[in-house]
Amino acid sequence: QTGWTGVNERTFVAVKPDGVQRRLVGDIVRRFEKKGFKLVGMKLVQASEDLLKDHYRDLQTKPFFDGLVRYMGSGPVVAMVWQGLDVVKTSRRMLGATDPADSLPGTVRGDYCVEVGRNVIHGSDSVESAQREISLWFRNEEIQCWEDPASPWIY
Ligand code: FUP
Repeated sequence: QTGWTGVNERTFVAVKPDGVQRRLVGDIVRRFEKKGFKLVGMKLVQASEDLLKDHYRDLQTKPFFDGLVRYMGSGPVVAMVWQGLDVVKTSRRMLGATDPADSLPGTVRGDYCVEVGRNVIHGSDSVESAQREISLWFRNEEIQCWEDPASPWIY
C-alpha cells in the first residue's frame, strides 16, 4: 500500500453494536461526509471473537477486556475506511474523548452516549494503528480508490 500520508491518509472507523442498534449509522456517516472525507470502504460485520481480541490486543491485560470483546461481538458493527488530509487525528477529534463524560458536545460521543463501555464508535489512534486495523478488518479488494470530483473544492 502506498501513499499513506497527505490527502491519501486513511483511518479505520467502526460504529459499534450500540451505535447500529440505536440507528446512529446515518448520522455518523453524514458527519464524515460533510467534513469532506472520502469513504473508501464500508461493510456491516458480525465480528468474531478472534478478530476482536486481535483488534484490542494492546488492552488484553485490562480488567474490562473480556467485557469489551463481548460488547463488540454482541451485534453487527459498521466497519469503514475514511480517507483525507489528517484524517486520523481529525476523526479522533470528531469522535470525542474515549470516556463520554469527558467528550465535548458536538462530538459523536459527546452528543450520543454516557458510558465508556457503550461509547458508540471506534476510530484508530495513530497512522500505524490505522494501517494495522484496516488490514485486519478489510481485504484489499474491499477498498475502493475512486476519483473524487469534489477534491479540488476541498483541497
Ligand atoms: P479508544 O482509543 O478511544 O477506543 O480508547 P482505548 O483504546 O483506550 O479503549 C478501547 C475501548 O475500551 C473503549 F472504546 C471503551 C473500552 N474501555 C472501557 O470499557 N473501559 C475503560 O476504562 C477504558 C476503555
